[in-house]
Amino acid sequence: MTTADGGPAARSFPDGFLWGTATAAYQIEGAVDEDGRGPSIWDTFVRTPGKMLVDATADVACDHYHRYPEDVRLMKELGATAYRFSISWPRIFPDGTGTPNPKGIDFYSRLVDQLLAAGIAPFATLYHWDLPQALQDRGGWTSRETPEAFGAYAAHVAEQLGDRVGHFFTINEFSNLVDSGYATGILAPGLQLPAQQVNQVRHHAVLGHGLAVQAIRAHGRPGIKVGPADNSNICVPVIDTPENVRAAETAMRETNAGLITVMLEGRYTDAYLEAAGADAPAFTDADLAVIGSPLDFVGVNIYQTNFYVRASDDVATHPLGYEVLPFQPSHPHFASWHHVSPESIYWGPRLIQSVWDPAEIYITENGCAATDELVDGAVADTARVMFLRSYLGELQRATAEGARVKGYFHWSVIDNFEWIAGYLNRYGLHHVDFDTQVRTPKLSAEYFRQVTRTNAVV
Ligand code: BGP
Repeated sequence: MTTADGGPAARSFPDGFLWGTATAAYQIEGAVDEDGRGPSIWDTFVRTPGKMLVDATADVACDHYHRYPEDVRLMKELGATAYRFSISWPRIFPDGTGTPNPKGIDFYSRLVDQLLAAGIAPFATLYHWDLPQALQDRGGWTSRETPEAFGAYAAHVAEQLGDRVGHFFTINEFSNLVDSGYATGILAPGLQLPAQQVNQVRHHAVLGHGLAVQAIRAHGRPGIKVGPADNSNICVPVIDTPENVRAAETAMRETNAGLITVMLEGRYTDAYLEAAGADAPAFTDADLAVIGSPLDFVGVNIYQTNFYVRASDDVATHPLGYEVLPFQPSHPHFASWHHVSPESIYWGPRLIQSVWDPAEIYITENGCAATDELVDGAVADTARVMFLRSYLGELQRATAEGARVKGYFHWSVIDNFEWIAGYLNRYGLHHVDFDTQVRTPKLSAEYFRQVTRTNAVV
């Protein structure tokens, strides 16, 4: 279906919708020893035997630290109007606290100026997992010193960049910081702590978020906006009936109770505290007031879902009235472990809005790993084009029904260092040859350009 001017009609996004891409400092920058950057927990982790799936470091990664003008040009060619990048805490405070390193902030200042000159709005994440090693040596997020240092770091960044950066994200993917870092140990710092300490880490993470929200407001320009970039558990009602939707709403609150729920409600749910029992974190009412600091938006990374149904009425077995359904072994997934579930990006915003009603929502990450091969100078990543069409179709359905989603950030603009998978999983709209650092637009880059040009699913 087309309109009079030949554009698509029914599949359009709201006017002013922001189209962007997302990255993280440690995954793209390289230059780990340059301009006074201190070591981070990821520099340590990649060198710890047995932690990585493959032998790889991000010492060079995409060499973005030196090639950022080219990468901004790639974004401009995509027609992107926003870019979500993260700031490396150990570049700004090499020891985590103390005297800031001016060369660290200078890099981001130049990047921000380059983005603004290209007509791309900068959205900065303060913490995408690269904690200064010096803070880890004093306990990392198990210690209350870390959220407090995070607040001070946020204040400094807001003072330096808050005149030009209008949107800040506090922490990326809280559950990976907490559970993957301190419980299963599959991500840095790779610890396996007992439940009480993990719950305390979770509390410190949301406390750090709240302190950063307050610092950004106090030190940035008036009107600056701030929120999290969380990978909240997206609870999809497997069949759209009123009772399943109600069950999914309850599941959204309770399965995210230690993270997005406490950030948005300023209190732990009774069920969360009951389930934690003696392992509950130590906290005060003053902490909760900080954690519940009002947010300008909810940012959520959405890759996949879990399916929920209304449970039986047996309160002994299902006290909260919902049940999660396991994925069938035959459920399709991408080259990474993510299941194909485009409905997640419809239900995510819809349920976040019906449960908490935030003013704005951003999709801060969404993307897929594929087996992208460069053949005769081109990458025909049909899987990613299909991914984009199906996920964006569901996102468009959400906005058409009134979800207040203001922008979408695709993970990622370029292939990069995918944590423990090293360079195995490719997520970029542009292929990167990690020997030569040559970037090549994939077929999906062309598709994304059509989306940004028409502001519609094409
Ligand atoms: C998110 C991270 C990103 C990126 C992406 C890829 O969890 O915020 O940094 O790594 O996932 O997914 P995965 O590493 O699970 O394949």
